[in-house]
Order: sequence, then C-alpha cells, then structure tokens
Amino acid sequence: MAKQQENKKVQQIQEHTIDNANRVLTTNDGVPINDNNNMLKAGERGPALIEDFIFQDKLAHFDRERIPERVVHARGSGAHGIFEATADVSQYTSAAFLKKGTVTPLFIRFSTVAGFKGSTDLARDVRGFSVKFYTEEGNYDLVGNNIPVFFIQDSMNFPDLIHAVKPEPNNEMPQAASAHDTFWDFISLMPESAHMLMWAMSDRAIPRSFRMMEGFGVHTFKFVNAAGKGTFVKFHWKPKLGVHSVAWNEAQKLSGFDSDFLRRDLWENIEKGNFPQWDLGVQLVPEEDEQKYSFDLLDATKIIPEELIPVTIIGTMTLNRNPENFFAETEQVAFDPGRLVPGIDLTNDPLLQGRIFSYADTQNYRLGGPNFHELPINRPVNGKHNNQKDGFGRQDILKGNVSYFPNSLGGGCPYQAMLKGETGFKSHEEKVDGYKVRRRSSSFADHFTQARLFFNSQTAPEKEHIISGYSFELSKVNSVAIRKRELAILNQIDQELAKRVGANLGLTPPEQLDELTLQFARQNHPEYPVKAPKPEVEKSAALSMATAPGEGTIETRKVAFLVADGVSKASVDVMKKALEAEGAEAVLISTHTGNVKFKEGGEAEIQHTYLTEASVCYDAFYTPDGDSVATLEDEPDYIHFINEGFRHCKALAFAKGAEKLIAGSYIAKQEKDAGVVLESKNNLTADFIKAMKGHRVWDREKGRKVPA
Ligand code: HDD
Repeated sequence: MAKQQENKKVQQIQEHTIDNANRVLTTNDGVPINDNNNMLKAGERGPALIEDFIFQDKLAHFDRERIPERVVHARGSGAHGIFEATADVSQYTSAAFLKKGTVTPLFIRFSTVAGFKGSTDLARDVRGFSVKFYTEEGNYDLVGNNIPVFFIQDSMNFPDLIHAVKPEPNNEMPQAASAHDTFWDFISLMPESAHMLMWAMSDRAIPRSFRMMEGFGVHTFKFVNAAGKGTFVKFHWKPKLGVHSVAWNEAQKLSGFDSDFLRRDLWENIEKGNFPQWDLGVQLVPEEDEQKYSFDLLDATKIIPEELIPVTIIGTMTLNRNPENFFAETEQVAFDPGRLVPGIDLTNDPLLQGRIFSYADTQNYRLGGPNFHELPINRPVNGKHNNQKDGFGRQDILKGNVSYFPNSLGGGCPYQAMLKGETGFKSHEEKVDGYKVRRRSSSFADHFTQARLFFNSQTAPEKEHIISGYSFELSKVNSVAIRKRELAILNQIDQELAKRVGANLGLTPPEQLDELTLQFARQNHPEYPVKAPKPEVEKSAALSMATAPGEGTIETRKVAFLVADGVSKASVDVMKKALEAEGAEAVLISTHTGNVKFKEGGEAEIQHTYLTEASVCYDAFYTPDGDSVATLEDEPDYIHFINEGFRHCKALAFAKGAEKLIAGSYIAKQEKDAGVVLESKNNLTADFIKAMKGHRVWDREKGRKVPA
C-alpha cells in the first residue's frame, strides 16, 4: 500500500474522491437537505409544487445518469496498477517510462467485444486488454486484445464486421454471441478472417480468468530511439499465472450461474491481495528487415512466430487496486491507440490507421464533448498545457489573456518543445512515395497459411475444442449456404478440420472456395486465391495454451470442499493446509448457510450452499471424511457437483470414507484417471495438487458420457 500512496495517479484520483462519512446530505449546490423522503406539496394529499428545487435537483440528475455504452467492448472491468521497466531498451526507444527501473502508474480495462454492457462475461468472444500508462511524458495507451491478430485488414470494414456480429437488427438477438447467421455470412465472405476465427473458436475465447490471459498489441508499432532510428515492435503481455480457459459447456452454464464470473474473479483477487502480474514482452524487427518475411508486418491478420523473432521481456505490470467507483473510472476511462508518447510511433497498418480516427471520435460522443481528458481517470499525471479551452464540462481554469500560439504576451508559453531544445513527440520520419489509391496490398493476399500454423500448433484436445467451437457456431447458423461457404474456407486450412466440422453439420466440405467468397476476395486481390509463400515456421509452441509460460501453478485457484454437518475437521484441515501452502483457496460448501458442525466438535462459517453455488464456479473438488458422507449420499445437488466437475475435466479428491460417494455418480461408470484422487490409492494431497497443476484432464472428454 505504501508504494501505491506514493504514486502520482493515486494522489490525483484521491483529490477527486468523495467520502460521505459523517457528512450531511446536500443538493448538488451543497445546500443541506432537511427531508429526503417527501416532495413539496400543496397540502398532505395535494399536488406537487414546481418550486421544489430539491426534488428537481435529484431527478434531473437521475434522468441523465446513463451515457451511451461503448459501441464495441461495452462490457468491461477495470483495475489500477503499476508498470516497472526491467530491461535497458534505450537502444530501441527513448520512451521515458521504458527506462530500466522506472515505475509508472496505470489503469487497465478488460472487456468482451460483442455483448452489451449488461451481458455475460463468459461469451465466446475476444477479450479487450487495454492499458493506459500515466507516464511522465503524458498518457500512453496500449489498446490490445487477448488474441494477437484481427478479423479484418482494413478499417473500412470495421463497422460492417461489428454490425454482423452484434445482435441482428430486426429482433436484437442473439446477445453476446457470434453464433448466428449475420456474423458467419460476413465472415464466410471475408477469407482474411480465417486466422482470427481459428483463435476465436479456440479456448482462448473462453478464459478462466482475466488474470490468466495473454495480451497483445496486435499491430506492428514502431519504437524510435533518441537518434531518431526506428525499429518495428510487437507487444505481448505474458501472465504469471499461465494461460487457462474453461470448457465450453462450463462457459454456457457460468453465464447463468454467475454472469459476472470474470469481473468477480478480478475484483476479489485484488481485494485479497492476490495482485495479478504480467510481463511485457517485445518482438523487435529492424527497419531494414521490413520486407524479409513471408507475411507483411503491416497486416493485422498475421503474427510474427516467436520461433522467428523471440519475445524479449522488458517489464512487469502488477494490478494492485480496485477502482473506487465503476462509472467514474471504468466506464469513463477513454482509451485511444493514437495516444502515444515520444519513442513509440504508428506504422502504416491500414487497420491501425483507421483506429486513430475512431477512438477519439467515439470518446467525444460517448463522454459528451472535448473535455473528457479532464476526467480524473483520463488526466495525465504530468499536467497538460495548451491553448484549447471552453467546451462542455470544462473544468480547468486557464489563467491570463493568452490562448493562442505564437504569442509574445504570454512569454511565448506554452512553448513548443523544439524551441527550447527539448524533443517532445516527434513523428518518426519515413519516406512515403506512392499514388493515392484505394486498394489492398498484394502482400496481404495469403489468408490461410497462418490459420494452418495455429491449428497445427495445438495439442490434440485443443484441436478437438476448435472443431467443437466451429461445429457449435455453424450449427446455430440457419443458412446451409453460409455453413458450406465457411466449410470451404476450413478446407483450405486443414482438410481433417473441415471434414470433422462437416460431419457435425451433415455436410461434405466443398473443395473450392465458394463463388461468392471468391467474388468478394477478388475485389481486393484480382488473382485470388494466390499461391502462398513458404512460411518460415510451420509449428509454434507459443500458440498452444498447454505450452504457454506460467504453467504449473495453482495459486489463487478455488477448491470446493463439499461438506455437511458432521464433517471431519481433521480431514478438512489436512487438505486445506496443503492447498493453502500452494496459494490455492479452500471454500466450504454445505447444505445450509450459517455454521457447519464438525464431527470432533466446533463449527466453521459457511458462505455457500449446494443451492446457491454451482460446480462451474470452482477449479477442483474435495470431499472430506466424516458423518457428512451419509448426508451427501442422499443429496442430489452434491452428486451433480461431482458429476459436473468430472465432465468439465477438473480434479476431484475423495478422502477414504468419502470414496463410496463415487458409486452414486457417473464417475463410477468411467475410467478413473489421474484427476480422480482417492486416499486409499493415492497420496491424497500431493496427487490432488499435481492433478490441479495440469489445469484440466482434457482427455476425459473422449468418453463424453457424463450427463451433467
Ligand atoms: Fe477497437 C474499443 C481493441 C480495431 C474502434 N477496441 C476497443 C477496446 C479495445 C479495442 C480493447 C475497448 C477499450 C476500452 O476498454 O475502453 N480494436 C481493438 C483491437 C483492434 C481494434 C485490438 C484491432 C487490432 N477498433 C478497431 C478498429 C476500429 C475500432 C479497426 C475502427 C476503425 N474500438 C473502436 C471504437 C471503440 C473501440 C469504436 C469503442 C469504444 C471505444 O473505442 O472507446 O473506437
């Protein structure tokens, strides 16, 4: 906490924070209110009076409490934190906040893309990953996603993409879901989306936690050093807790049981002091190598395989404080990829170029005018000095009679950095020489090679999940022509993938791309489909979640202890101690709230019951010994817990006396695997922890026999 108090952003926000403790209720003008229950009336039973300024003050504000939600990424969760630069990158960038040892306050917002503000966290969707660094050289926004590529290559298509994925305009269905005709209609006509779709159909789109997602800047940006030399750069956020997902069936159920699941997980862990951390990594490409690769660095549908250019870690982000107020901070924070600091610049990526217009434009509308920079959450910590003034909601008071440049009356201030030998932000100088054209670069025409790279890099269970993802989504599409069109695209990527999805749809994948798809693709590339250049890398371990960094920790994982009155305290305690030593959390679930009685005497407080909680809210399950076992034998909700936990491939441990409970569940009919830990056969605590470290026993899905 001491470190947070020292931080300039925390201080700045505190200056604007109101505490109502021991204060009298007032109007917005500070007038103390005597009666906050009754309108002013002409007689006890008479009509209300227009002079009731106290009522008007209250209602007029209430009537204006909603602002337009973000047109995309409407649903999000924010947190404060810090970034500490840990490597010397001065050779590549002059950015002051990246100077080794510098600590910079930041605000992050995670989001889903398609759903409305009140939709569910667990939709199959891309997650936004936006970071605002409050640097000493102004605000720098890295507005990325948890997927390193994008659906489209040129911003001109962005409104169409979003119109297609959002609920259909006639009936506003479905909410927060891409599994519908308009999305797949658009996507199947846009083969450039093939790579992104592969990621979106994978488990990356249903994360276990915001804290367990990678983040990516997506575009290639430019680092610029003090001498003005540029280097291409891609940004990566690598989570210390590993990269994990839930199962699709689980995601759907979570959306009902706790649609705030990811938001709650982030909030609760920060409250508990489990501060999530990510390393910031960069892939650096010298300017001279711009044309060296089989893909174009300016094409946002392509990654740079880590085997080709490794990721160098340059700093660490720690999220350490929840917002005080959701609206004032998380809702009003305004991100913009065009908010750059000296040492970082844009490239000519046509998707990035379009974004530079859209974000400031949308903030001007959404936040009601040009002074949104003055909202506490958006204010730079180093102050702002310019001649912009007035406008709705202006807060800063500009002193003096000068509000223009150049001036002599104000001593030439605020002065241009270059006039005093300072650098300020200087756009990286590059030669631009070409015809003014509305066209797509031919270097963007290969759409399938990296989609194939992604699929080939997955483990067997991950491939199965991708097949299921496509099968689920396309089954929800009513038009058979659209299903076939997408199958034809899959067939260009991997024939087995297309065949398997086709079988689930009762369709044989067409050999060639559909005529309509070709027609649209040829608008950009007349020779389409083009012969793909040979890729440098055909398989990349970094693309699989199973082999991503940070694996093997169970820190902050939630384990449900399934108990009832009469449970053995000793049996609870031995497992609790072992799990807590690994940083995991034990949560007792019983048949009623209040206290659970131990067999040995004594009680423990119960927050959750079989009625109020569901297995999907937990990572693993332990059933301790005791007289509770007899109660649980007759408790269908308990049986459902363990059936469902098994179905979702989670680890389950049973103390010796509780092992007989398996007989009443579907686990009895399945082959036991390393994820079912029995005290009579295993080392109860060590083997349970080992199973949890593997995250899920995905192989268990092969049977698919558990009707949970
Ligand atoms: Fe965007 C919001 C990420 C392409 C236009 N975008 C938004 C947010 C994220 C992204 C994380 C939420 C920010 C927040 O939390 O407030 N967007 C991306 C990424 C893209 C991308 C990674 C591609 C690489 N976006 C993109 C394009 C356009 C936009 C091509 C338009 C030309 N995005 C917007 C927007 C939003 C937005 C309409 C809506 C709310 C906002 O900006 O603040 O301007």
